[in-house]
Amino acid sequence: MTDFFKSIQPIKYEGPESTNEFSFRHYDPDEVLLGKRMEEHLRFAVAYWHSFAWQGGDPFGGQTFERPWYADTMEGAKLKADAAFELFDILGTPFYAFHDLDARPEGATFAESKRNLEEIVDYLGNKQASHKAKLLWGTANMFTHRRWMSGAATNPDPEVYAYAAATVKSCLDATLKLGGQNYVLWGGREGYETLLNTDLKRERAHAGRFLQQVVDYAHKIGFKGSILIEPKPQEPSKHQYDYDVATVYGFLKDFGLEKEVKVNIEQGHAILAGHSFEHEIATAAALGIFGSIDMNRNDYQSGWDTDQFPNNHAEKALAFYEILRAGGYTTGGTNFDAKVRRQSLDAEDLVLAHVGGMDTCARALRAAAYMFEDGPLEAARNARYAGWDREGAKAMLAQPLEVIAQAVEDNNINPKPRSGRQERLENLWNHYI
Ligand code: XUL
Ligand code: CO
Repeated sequence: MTDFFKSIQPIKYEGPESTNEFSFRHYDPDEVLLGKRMEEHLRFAVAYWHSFAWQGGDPFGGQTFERPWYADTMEGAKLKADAAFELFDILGTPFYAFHDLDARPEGATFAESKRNLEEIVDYLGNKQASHKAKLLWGTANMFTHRRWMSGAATNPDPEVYAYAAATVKSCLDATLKLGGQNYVLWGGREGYETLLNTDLKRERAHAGRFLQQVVDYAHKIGFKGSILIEPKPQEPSKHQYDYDVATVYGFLKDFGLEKEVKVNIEQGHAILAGHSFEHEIATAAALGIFGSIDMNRNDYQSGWDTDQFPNNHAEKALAFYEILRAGGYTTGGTNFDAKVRRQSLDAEDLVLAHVGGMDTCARALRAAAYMFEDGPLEAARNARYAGWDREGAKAMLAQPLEVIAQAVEDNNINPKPRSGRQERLENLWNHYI
């Protein structure tokens, strides 16, 4: 036991009327929606990096937090793991997610970093055996250390490509060992700062080949989880190759990986790409590559990736509605890729940020599930496309253009516009939230 969360008891569901700050008002893991427990719908995960590795720095200033585990030693790493599992226990979250760099000290050589990772993976494995939380996904941090400044798999230097291959191999091994259900690749520096020094065609080809090598290795070691790409348009790079879901799909098709790799969609990244979160989820579902989500929110004024905890259930309900329409998660989950603000110094802040985020998601899921179960939106959607059920409509899709054109003249086709009923559907939506 660390004494970091010492006076904080496990959070329990007390219902919407509770005045206890340290309770769930909406997240009741056992509540059944659409035949499934809320906990199994939501599959919450805590992000190791924001809650335990990040020290409160921003582009203008360094560390604001003080944590007993900050020493970059094996001892510090173990204390960090102890504290992390204490938070998972307090929240009752079934999952967590981590990068290699979050969990182990950096070694002087690759071999030393790998040994450190293996030691901490054994430590985390023992923790998992005696606690509820399991690994949702593992990943490699290939963006913080200076070696990655010009990219990992897309680096002009082949030695960095090699180092990236070795790094992902070690992180896939770690994820497999911990029973992780997914492996995520986010290409923060897989992009460019300026086209003036960039061979875009070569970099894209290297990124594609790298992903094929990763997928082959995952098969070789018997990794049964999902491999996920996390799209983001920019930040830290000016332009990232995994811009958004549609771009990633084109990339996967190009390299024959569309059946092998899915996406981990983050709210803040969707906003940066000029999309809504639900647009990205619906696109992934339509393309058959929906995997998991990184839940957070961006500040709508600042225009950068602020990774705040969600607090707007009406907004998130649209996202959960699309997830339900997609059939829900399989290996995926709701990972809080979110951090407290740098002035939120206390252990209580860390706990209550997650409590609020979990309650927000629970409210959102409940509204979405009721609406999905009652079916008014799907009925309206089906009615809108009902013309395609009429005889001849589908057959037209198989006909050449000139045959369709002839039929328009022969049958004197003259379409009558019908209302899209947007405001009526928005009112319906309001009723559920
Ligand atoms: C960065 C981001 C990452 C990935 C994992 O914006 O979202 O934390 O989720 O590397
Ligand atoms: Co993320």
